[in-house]
Amino acid sequence: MPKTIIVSNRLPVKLSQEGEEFILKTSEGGLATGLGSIYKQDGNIWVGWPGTAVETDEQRFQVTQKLQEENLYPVFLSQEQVNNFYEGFSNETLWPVFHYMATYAKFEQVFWKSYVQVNRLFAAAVMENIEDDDTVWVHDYQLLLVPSFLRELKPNLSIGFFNHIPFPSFEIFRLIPWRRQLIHGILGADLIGFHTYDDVRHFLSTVTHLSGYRSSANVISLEGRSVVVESFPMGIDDKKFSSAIADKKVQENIGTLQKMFGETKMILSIDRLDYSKGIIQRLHAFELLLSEQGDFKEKVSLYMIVVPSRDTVPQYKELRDQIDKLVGNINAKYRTISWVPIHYFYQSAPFEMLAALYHFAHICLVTPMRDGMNLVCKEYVASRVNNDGMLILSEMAGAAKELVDAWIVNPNNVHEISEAIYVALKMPLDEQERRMRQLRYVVEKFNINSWVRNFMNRLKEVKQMQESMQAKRLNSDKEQQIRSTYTERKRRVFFLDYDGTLVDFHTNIYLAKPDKELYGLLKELSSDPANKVVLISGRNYQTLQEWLGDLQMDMIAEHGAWTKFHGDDWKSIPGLTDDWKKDVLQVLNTYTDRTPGSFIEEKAFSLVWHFRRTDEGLGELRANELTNNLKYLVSDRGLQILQGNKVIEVKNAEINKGKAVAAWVMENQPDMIIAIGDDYTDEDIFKTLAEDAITIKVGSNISAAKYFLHSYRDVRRFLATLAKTSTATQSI
Ligand code: GDG
Repeated sequence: MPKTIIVSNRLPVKLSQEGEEFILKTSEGGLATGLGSIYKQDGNIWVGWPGTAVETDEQRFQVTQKLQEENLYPVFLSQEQVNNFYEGFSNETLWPVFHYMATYAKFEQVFWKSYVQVNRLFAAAVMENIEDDDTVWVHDYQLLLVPSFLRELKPNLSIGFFNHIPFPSFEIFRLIPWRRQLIHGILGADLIGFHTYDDVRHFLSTVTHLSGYRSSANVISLEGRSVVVESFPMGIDDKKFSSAIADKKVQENIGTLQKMFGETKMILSIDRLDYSKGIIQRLHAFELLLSEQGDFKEKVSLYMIVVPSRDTVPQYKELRDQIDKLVGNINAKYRTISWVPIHYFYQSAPFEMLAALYHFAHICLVTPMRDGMNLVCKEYVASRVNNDGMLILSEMAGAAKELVDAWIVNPNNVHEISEAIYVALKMPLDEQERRMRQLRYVVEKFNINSWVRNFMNRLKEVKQMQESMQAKRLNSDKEQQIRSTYTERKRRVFFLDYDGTLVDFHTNIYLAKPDKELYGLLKELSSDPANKVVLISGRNYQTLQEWLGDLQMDMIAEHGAWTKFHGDDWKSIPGLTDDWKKDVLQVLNTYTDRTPGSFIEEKAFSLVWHFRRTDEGLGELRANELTNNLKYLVSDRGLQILQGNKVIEVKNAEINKGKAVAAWVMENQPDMIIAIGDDYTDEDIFKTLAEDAITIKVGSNISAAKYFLHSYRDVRRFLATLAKTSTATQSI
């Protein structure tokens, strides 16, 4: 039976050594709980680093055996690999860049080399366990290269990838010297998940800037495979927190807190020590409240847990010192005999204490500078079984996109946070309850189980979509069938689009002239008496005439506005007008002035605004604006707006390539039709033609066409093999 393999940097266990023995303790982390529903099932496996140095072969054997009983499989790392791969590249390069703290990032070649090496180790460990039809789910920024390493080793594998931390905007990501390799690494996956739509957007824009692959909506078309990118906001095990209140130890802890605080309201703050968490700003905000709102002295305290982390790294050590100092100063300045403003703990709390704190706190203050999701805020909400309490949440946490009924703040704005605490302290109970009910609804509905289910179901769907597209791929068997029909037929026609189909796109449209190879190919095809070649393009007829006018071909220009049968003159469709051009031109001119690199192409019955040479992003933005603007102008005038490949075209609505092709077919009655195009204007051709026509889309498999080819190079190769195929002789 096919199995699922989870891969993450850390295994969901804590490994410790007692004498000669290694002891395993299951981790209580959210991810471990959520994925427990998967990896604990028979046959499934979780691959990862056990987190402790295991030196000798004998010890490694012992640990491997122990882990195997729990469906876990270890990747052992040397101390040097831990230093360079984990602490180095993962935590000192990727972590700061992905959290927009690029000045903290170190770009060291030794870190990178180790990162590649260790990612290969992880891929190899997966391969040791893999069988055909298995699914692999890779987690987080430590393993960005693993998807592509797996893809190299097993091209048809079903691979999901989820990034738990934010994905930065392209302008930040591009700072990394190995940015292209990282993107290539992630794109080995079939489904790529992030917490928020903003992360998805940043990732897609980075891919289009760095890789040259096209993306349409959230699907990236690679050669031979489509990759889907989506947001899957991670949830928590809500029941674990809502039911914790019934636990005896939790009750005892709540009792202790009640004694400790009495009537004083408690604000809770819990983070791992990290510069992305906004701890310093939070302390300043609390101090501001004490200094500006004297009434709150002795009435409110901050209970701050900072979980020790990475404190051998200088920036972390510095942050720890800063926190110590600031807490010391605030406490020294404001404390009274019976009251301490800040209860600060640089240590982690056991679960029973954590649950008691969530249950007891009047306010939970979560103000990270950046956070992929942030689970603490969701855990607080899940623990509020009485529907009271206030959550103050940074807009920079992924969770803010879902928890819209929290009090949302900008974590850099100390005044705003301070005011938010004030508002939260004064908030009437019914308003607290209204907000908390909404928050609890979200946290319960989108919990960890639904997160896992959604991701895995989507991965299955993506794989099915890829397979159905695979069926469309023009492979050698299908080509062989086409060739055998080709030899039997005597009245064959080729409808060929030009740009993107027979030649690559050029930033200067007038440079896309046919090269020798193409010219020779078209000549060979069209000189076969059993063939008719019809070039059908959106270009103006003058250019087509100049470039290819002396070949024995029929040509259709401006999407069908102009036609020329071989040996005849160019003729336009009767009754077309161009009196609308003046008004449209005026609008296009304003956009051209505002968008460097764009230009207007004027044809007899259409106007085209080109933005291939503009800045990525800006062009698309202006194109959307322009389309909206034009909509009003073209209504009731019989015009149509076409959004093509980096172009917006306005033309008469009654002209389209489909109609032109239908008229040609009616008149000439061919017995075999081959139509090839890349643009969505070519979709009209594919839709018009009868079932038995061979329709081929270039560059994408999302099309009404029967088959697809990757690029103009494949089209030329395909046409060349047909041209060489022995043919019958009668002409049409
Ligand atoms: C990444 C992303 C994203 C904290 N202190 C104690 C304690 N905790 C537990 C909390 C919570 C977890 O640690 C921290 O949650 P985060 O959301 O910050 O998650 P991370 O694993 O640090 O980070 C983050 C997350 O992945 C999931 O995708 O949300 O944005 O950075 O579960 O309860 N637990 C105990 N004692 C503590 O003192 N027992």
